[in-house]
Amino acid sequence: MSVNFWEYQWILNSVVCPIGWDHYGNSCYLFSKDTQPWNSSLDSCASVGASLVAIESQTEETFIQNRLRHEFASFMWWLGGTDQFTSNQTWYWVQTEQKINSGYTDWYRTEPDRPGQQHCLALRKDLNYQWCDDYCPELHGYICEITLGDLDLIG
Ligand SMILES: [Ca+2]
Ligand SMILES: [Ca+2]
Repeated sequence: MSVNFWEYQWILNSVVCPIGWDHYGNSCYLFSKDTQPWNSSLDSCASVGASLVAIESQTEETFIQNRLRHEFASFMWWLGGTDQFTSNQTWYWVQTEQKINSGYTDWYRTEPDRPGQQHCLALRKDLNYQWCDDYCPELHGYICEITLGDLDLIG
């Protein structure tokens, strides 16, 4: 496919994230200013056309960890992973429906530590922002992600 100059400019403009969102790689990210239960966090992200974040590489996680370490106060942050809708405690990303443990993972060495009780995935400050399972009704910050490949560039 070839694009002319004007089409190219138009595509570039389309790759700008919404105001208040961070651009990294092929995604836009929103770090919440409020805290909510996991299910409400998922709804909040969906209401702005996003999903709770799926962390699928070391580089993506490093970006997120650096943002959390330097600029945000919440102790824990919801990610878009859960096993609450599966009967066999299989963790998956709601954004992609991919099984979490068959891709990139960064569970803290003692996590998940409450299988069958803690059904939602979070980053926790005192676990060096590595992954843990937690009780879904807990109030935490949350991170929304829009993957730019999902945006309809044709309009
Ligand atoms: Ca992602
Ligand atoms: Ca846990």
